[in-house]
Amino acid sequence: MKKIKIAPSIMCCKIDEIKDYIQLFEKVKINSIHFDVMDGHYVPNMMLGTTDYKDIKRMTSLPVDIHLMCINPESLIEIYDVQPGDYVSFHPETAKQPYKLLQTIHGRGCKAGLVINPGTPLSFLEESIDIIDYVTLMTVNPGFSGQEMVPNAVSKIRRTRALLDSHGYENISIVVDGNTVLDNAKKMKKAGADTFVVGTSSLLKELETFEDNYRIYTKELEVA
Ligand code: S6P
Ligand code: MG
Repeated sequence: MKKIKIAPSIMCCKIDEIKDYIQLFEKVKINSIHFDVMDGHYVPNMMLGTTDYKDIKRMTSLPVDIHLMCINPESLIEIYDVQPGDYVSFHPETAKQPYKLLQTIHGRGCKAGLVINPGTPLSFLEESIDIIDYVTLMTVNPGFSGQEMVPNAVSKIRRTRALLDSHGYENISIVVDGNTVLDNAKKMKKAGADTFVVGTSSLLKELETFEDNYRIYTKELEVA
């Protein structure tokens, strides 16, 4: 069984608390910082630009997982100047040549992932299965924090794990993104998820309670 990993969503932190949160992330040793990029076209929201990425990179050496929710994601690899050791994922239906884009991301020394929405067919994964490092499954519709988990989330995780395993790719990680409150996260883990993006619904409610809640959350999830 894979060790669980936690990736706090930085867009859920208040701007004046980001520095303090990052210190806590380093203290408790989270696995990566989830960094949402939204373009106002593919999703009806706009979020986190190139200078935000640079600022986070300046503040910490923790890996950053850039989640591109944008049309024309090809153009953003250069613009964000993604750094080696980071993670970059995109929604395959937004790319003109998803396979080539995964190769480009690897060429920058980054791990490459595909993001699957509740309504996106899993068949996208099969075409790139030999090259992806991880799959992010949206357990809400992308665009906003603070949403309820969609009804097909758990069965989609189970089907994704089965698909990856049946092709011999047990090592490909499943990241779950959206409403990973502990009760949901336990079900997601049982279905095959190993990495949990945490936001306003779980660990990023208040700076003061983050550390205690992180320890409870990870302890309970580990034994689930
Ligand atoms: C949603 C985005 C996510 C959110 C995260 C928020 O479009 O991709 O990464 O930031 O899911 O978490 P929560 O706990 O508010 O659902
Ligand atoms: Mg995200």
